[in-house]
Amino acid sequence: MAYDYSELAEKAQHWAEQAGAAGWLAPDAARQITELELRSPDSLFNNGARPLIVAFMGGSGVGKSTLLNRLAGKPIARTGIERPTSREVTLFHHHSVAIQQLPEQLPITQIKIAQHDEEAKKNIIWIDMPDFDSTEQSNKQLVLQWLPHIDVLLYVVSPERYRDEKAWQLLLAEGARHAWLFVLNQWDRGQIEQYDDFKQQLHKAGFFEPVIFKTVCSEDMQTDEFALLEETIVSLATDHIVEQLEQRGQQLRKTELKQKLQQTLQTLGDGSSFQHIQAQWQQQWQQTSQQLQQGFSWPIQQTAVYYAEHAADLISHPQAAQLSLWDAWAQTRLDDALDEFIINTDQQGLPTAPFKHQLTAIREKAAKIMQAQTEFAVRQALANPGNTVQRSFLKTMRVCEIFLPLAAIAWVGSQVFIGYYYSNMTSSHYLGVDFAVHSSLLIALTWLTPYFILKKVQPSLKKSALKGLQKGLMQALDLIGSEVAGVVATINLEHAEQLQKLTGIIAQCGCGELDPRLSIDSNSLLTRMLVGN
Ligand SMILES: Nc1nc2c(ncn2[C@@H]2O[C@H](COP(=O)(O)OP(=O)(O)O)[C@@H](O)[C@H]2O)c(=O)[nH]1
Ligand SMILES: [Mg+2]
Repeated sequence: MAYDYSELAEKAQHWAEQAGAAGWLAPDAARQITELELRSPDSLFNNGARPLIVAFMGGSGVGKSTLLNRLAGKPIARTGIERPTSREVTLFHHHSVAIQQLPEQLPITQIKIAQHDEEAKKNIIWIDMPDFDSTEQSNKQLVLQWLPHIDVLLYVVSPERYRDEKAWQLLLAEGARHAWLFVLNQWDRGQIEQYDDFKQQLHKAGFFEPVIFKTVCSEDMQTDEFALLEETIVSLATDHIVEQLEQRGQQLRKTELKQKLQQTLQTLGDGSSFQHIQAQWQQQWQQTSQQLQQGFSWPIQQTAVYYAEHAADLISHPQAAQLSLWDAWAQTRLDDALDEFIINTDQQGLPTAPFKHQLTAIREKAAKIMQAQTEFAVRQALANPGNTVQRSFLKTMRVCEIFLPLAAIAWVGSQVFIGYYYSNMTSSHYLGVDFAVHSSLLIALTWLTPYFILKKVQPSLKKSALKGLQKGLMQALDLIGSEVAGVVATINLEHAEQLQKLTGIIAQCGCGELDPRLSIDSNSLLTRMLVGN
């Protein structure tokens, strides 16, 4: 499907706005696209055939207004003597021409409109523009605002000032966007060398065979090429030529837009760089993690002591028991790692702003991650101190602490009973003092042995807290590392999306068949009016 330039430019603007806001484009680069010129000569009219728009352009006092007045056959534009003339734009057109939508950006208050009823010039709108070399910046603005609407620029010069710097710069910058005719006015004062030199200059500016008219508009009318100028412009004002210029303008601006977008595409970098930076980050974080673990080894011991001493506070006063391992040193290590990572992304040719933006959140929440992970692991460790072997041994000991003395008591009891029974039967001695001492000792030992073992092998709270802290630290470091990896993955997706959108618009810029009927013949007058033809 073929898209209009203005449609494409609007799409590009829309894209640039959001890409700029998301940090994919630097503000300047985004502005270059969001401030794209959408106006064109046809934007002054509703669809359908429209007149040719011709404008006088040049330095002050060269005779632009005088030329327009001569065309009109009446003084419609103020000339030299009646200064100030510079601020005014004079529009001269057939009364039947309806300029339906003077765009809002155009300063309508500064337009003077004059109409005529000459049938031959029905399809031409003449515009006398303010002096481009005026010291007033607003004049230049006014000219620049009107320029996109012009088909043919009549670049007027005088023999003394045929290479006025500002107007010449404009010619070089805007050359390709318009068709140009040149008027060497005040020829009554001119020399043929000046004409030749002017022609030479135009040649250098890209006009292979410029069309130059020598005119004299002073009181003592001399024969000049004014009639030829008028005739030439009238001959250009056909629907076919207007359409030719329109097609060329569309094509040109689409190509310009395409180039601009292709340059922008380059600044977005390559999607394959993401794999590289992801791998770089893993490596970098491994190093930083090791550093952090080493750096935490002493504070972690202190914290373990604190937790062991305040184990109960973890439940009763959780706020008071909160001890943050994450200190300024750790934050600096993380910041350094992230800064280096951002430098790497820059070196990979990727825009850094989206990374900077998203990594800020991680910088800010690292302390929280560390706090949450370590505290959780400490709580778990304190709830289940020791390892599994230790814990089952302790369980067995606790059972022994109860059942061994009970078994001993039961055995002693049974011995007392059996002794009593036998002594009755056999009238022999009763159990005696030895038995009493030994059995008491047995009961005491069966109770005390597990009791002391339990006391001894009870895992220390400090050790448990330390283990918890170490586990929490590792979990927190893994989490921070994978948060960054997650950010890279998200940005990778966003990047792919931006590339897709932009390449889509670029592809559309290349679409659309040119109408061969509107191609410009290389021998035509129009070719001589265009740069590079
Ligand atoms: N000698 C001479 N003077 C001219 C010619 N054309 C215009 N002028 C005078 O040059 C002055 C500036 O003309 P004007 O049309 O106001 O120039 P603009 O600033 O380009 O619009 C006026 O005084 C004109 O009378 C010309 O061909 N020969
Ligand atoms: Mg003027």
